[in-house]
Amino acid sequence: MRPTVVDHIGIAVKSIEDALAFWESSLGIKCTGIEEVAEQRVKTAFLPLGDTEVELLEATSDDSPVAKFIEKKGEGIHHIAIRVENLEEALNELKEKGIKLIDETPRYGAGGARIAFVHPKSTGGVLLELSER
Ligand code: CMX
Repeated sequence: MRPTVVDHIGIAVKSIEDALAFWESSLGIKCTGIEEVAEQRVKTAFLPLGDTEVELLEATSDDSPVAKFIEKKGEGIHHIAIRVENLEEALNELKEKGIKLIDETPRYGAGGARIAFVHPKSTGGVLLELSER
């Protein structure tokens, strides 16, 4: 499936505005934009850093996966996204290997990327996102 780079690291936060005080003001990593992903009930802020990005995730509703995550585990690293060249091919390959997929077909995420999530039960406890740009 030829993963190329860590596309981004997703961090669940209660408030993007509050989190930016640390990431932008204290660390000097500038946010390039805030976007709502209605389907996932999240607001996202992307902060490019070298070949990768930090993605801050704030829930926009109580039933958002990010709200559930914060309720259970508190704020912190929510997922890691790796970039693949061909998402369908990567999903078929993982399926054949018996890996538990959350998304069996690609969907659209922030920034227009095509994405699919792999269940933490199959990855050693890490929610993994595959991303094709
Ligand atoms: N990282 C690691 N483990 C996680 C996790 C996460 N982010 N979220 C849940 N888990 C673990 C739970 O701790 C639980 O483990 P145990 O059974 O050992 O307790 C297990 O996964 C199942 O969790 P759950 O709470 O019973 O199930 P949920 O209903 O919360 O669903 C998940 C979990 C991952 C299937 C769901 O959150 C999901 O489908 N996520 C993909 C979509 C998503 O996260 N969207 C937000 C980001 C969108 C974006 O970046 O654009």
